[in-house]
Amino acid sequence: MVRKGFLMKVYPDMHEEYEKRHNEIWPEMVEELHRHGAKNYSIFLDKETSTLFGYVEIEDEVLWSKIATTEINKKWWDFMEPVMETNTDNSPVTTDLQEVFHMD
Ligand code: RM4
Repeated sequence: MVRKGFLMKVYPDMHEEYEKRHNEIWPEMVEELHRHGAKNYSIFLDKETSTLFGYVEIEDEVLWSKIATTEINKKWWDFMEPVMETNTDNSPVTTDLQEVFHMD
């Protein structure tokens, strides 16, 4: 299992909308996340800076990277594009973090 930590950015006036859309996440998107080895996925918001901190446990990086090519994930990224900073393919602008501490 790999623990992934990463940062994204939500637009300052879209905090509530971002949370609402995740409270109502499409069941088929959750299934796709599970199919690609994701578990125990949380996203935290720093309201001061509009920074999102994502934490997800994955089975392996190769399987996880394939979610980007699925129709449902593309639709989700298109849906989220108006509320967060995105790249030209509508994927979220993401900064991967280095784990510097862990304990069970
Ligand atoms: C985020 C973003 C991520 C996705 C989660 C579920 O807003 O789109 O790529 O993994 O939602």
